[in-house]
Amino acid sequence: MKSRAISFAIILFTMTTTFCAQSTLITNTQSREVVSLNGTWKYIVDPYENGYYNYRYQPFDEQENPSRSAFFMNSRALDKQDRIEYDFDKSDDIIVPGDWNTQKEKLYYYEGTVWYKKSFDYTLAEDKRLFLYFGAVNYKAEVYLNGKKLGTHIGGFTPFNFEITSIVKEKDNFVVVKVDNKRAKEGVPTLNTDWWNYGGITRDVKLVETNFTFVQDYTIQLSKENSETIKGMVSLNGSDITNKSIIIRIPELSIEQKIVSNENGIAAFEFKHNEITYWSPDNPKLYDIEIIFQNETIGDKIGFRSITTNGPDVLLNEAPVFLKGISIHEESPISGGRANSREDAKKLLGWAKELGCNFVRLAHYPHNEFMVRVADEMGILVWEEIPVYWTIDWENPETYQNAETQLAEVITRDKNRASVIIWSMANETPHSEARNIFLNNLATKARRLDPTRLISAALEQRSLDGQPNVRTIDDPFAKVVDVLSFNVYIGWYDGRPDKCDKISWQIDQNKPVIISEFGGGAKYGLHGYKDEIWTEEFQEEIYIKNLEMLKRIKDLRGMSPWILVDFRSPRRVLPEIQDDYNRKGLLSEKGEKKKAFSVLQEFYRSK
Ligand code: GCB
Repeated sequence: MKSRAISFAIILFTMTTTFCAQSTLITNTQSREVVSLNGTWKYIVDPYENGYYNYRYQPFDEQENPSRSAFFMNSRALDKQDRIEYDFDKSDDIIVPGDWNTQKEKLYYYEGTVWYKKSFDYTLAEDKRLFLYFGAVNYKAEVYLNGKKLGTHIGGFTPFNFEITSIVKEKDNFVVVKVDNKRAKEGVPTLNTDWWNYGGITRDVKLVETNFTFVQDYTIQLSKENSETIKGMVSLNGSDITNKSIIIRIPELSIEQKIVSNENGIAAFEFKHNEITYWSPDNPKLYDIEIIFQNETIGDKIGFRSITTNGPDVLLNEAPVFLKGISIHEESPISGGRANSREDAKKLLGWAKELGCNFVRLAHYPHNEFMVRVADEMGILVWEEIPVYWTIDWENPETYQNAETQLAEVITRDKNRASVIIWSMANETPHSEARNIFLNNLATKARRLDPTRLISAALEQRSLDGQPNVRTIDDPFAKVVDVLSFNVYIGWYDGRPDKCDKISWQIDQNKPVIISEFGGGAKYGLHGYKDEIWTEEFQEEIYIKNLEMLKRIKDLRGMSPWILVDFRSPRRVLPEIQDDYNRKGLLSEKGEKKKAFSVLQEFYRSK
């Protein structure tokens, strides 16, 4: 009989057990022993959630006595009398990773439950463990293997995994995932957003095979206190984690260090390096890293850089940098729908490069891991964000916990990426006492998990009392952030483009100012006069006027206008212009450049 692995979670940060998958989140699955479960899955659409109930329509205990009629049992009729009212194998196929909305016409607007099923065989050696890993499922995933519930994950854009060592069999395993993308008031995000609520298993699914005791996670960074030192930790998962030797190698720097784990399975380290080439957009140098534990080697490519602020300056490797950015939604420029591939990332970030960017804002939720890895390779600085967007249920402790877990998951996944310099806590959240506490707690958490990066949030600006053309930031969260960012739509939601001429700025926080959004809509190919809305000329004028206006902000140190590419949003229904797309892109969803693209490109060239 296969021995059961006891999982000793190495808890690097406190998390509630509701999101139980997370204390064992395995990082860098790209360089581990994996079998992909991507590809064709079966699916059943279940708007009334019948898959949960038995034939008497009574909820039952899923673990103790699952009815054969529950979908996660993957039952088949045993004989001609057997009434099983579903059959995965006769159901339609769907591709994973991918959203259902753009794969299936009938599911374009669907929000609700879809059950996914995939069968597989697996031979697991006695001395190995196996984990089922999901890059992301939007929004709530209940995961079952061979009829047993593994757990639940909430949050549509972050990874999670479950150990399946004791459940997996050689033949005919079936994973069933109940995916529910219904929006909820208490969700993160909440009911209303300006992006498409793509449902499904939207990122890669993998079986990750490990040794009994293995390297679950690690951090390798330049020390914040001393740029001549590399600092970090390796954490082990298993039943025998104390006093273990681990080797860290960075061959190009002639580094080979032995470190030893403590009673929690954590080996912290700090060592001097000689002559490192710091990572930067001009020279995105990545070093090959090896973490060797027993017979296993985990490889990574890591860049070393520092990121700090000094008054209004952002300092990259101690030198001031202007963040020439653009905002991006995670939509595939190749196939439409949710993006999730290296090719998507290369295309999106390639356009950003062509625009002259050294910075991107990945709005409004954690994008897939390819984006930050490709950003590392291409030399693009990154702002990452969690979907604390507009009106969150600030008073609800579960909502807070959900947001904090999503934050912890993205930090855990991406903390070794040199490109990532900013964690954004929120976007356009009207202030209130409850909201301030919520965001303060998130910022404290982010700083605890990662003291090396900068904290920000896309805030709102407002007019001074009685002076509509003098703009300021009076948000209490401005005191907390390292980088003062705000969205501003003068010329679009706020007056006409020439209103920009009249605006002056009173911003005295003595922090770097990054304009996290500005812009306006245009339908690609629609031409006219610059005062005709929806034309490319109108959008061009918005960019010209805004750029002139923003130059008057004395502490301006960067921007990420809204947005690189037109993106789907159900709020955008104007026929023949929007047709379900927010048209503020500098490129159409087909990748056609609008006139404003050149305006911003020219501005960045001059910087
Ligand atoms: C915003 C939001 C962004 C919207 C954008 C717009 O301020 O942050 O999510 O898509 O405005 O186009 O209205």
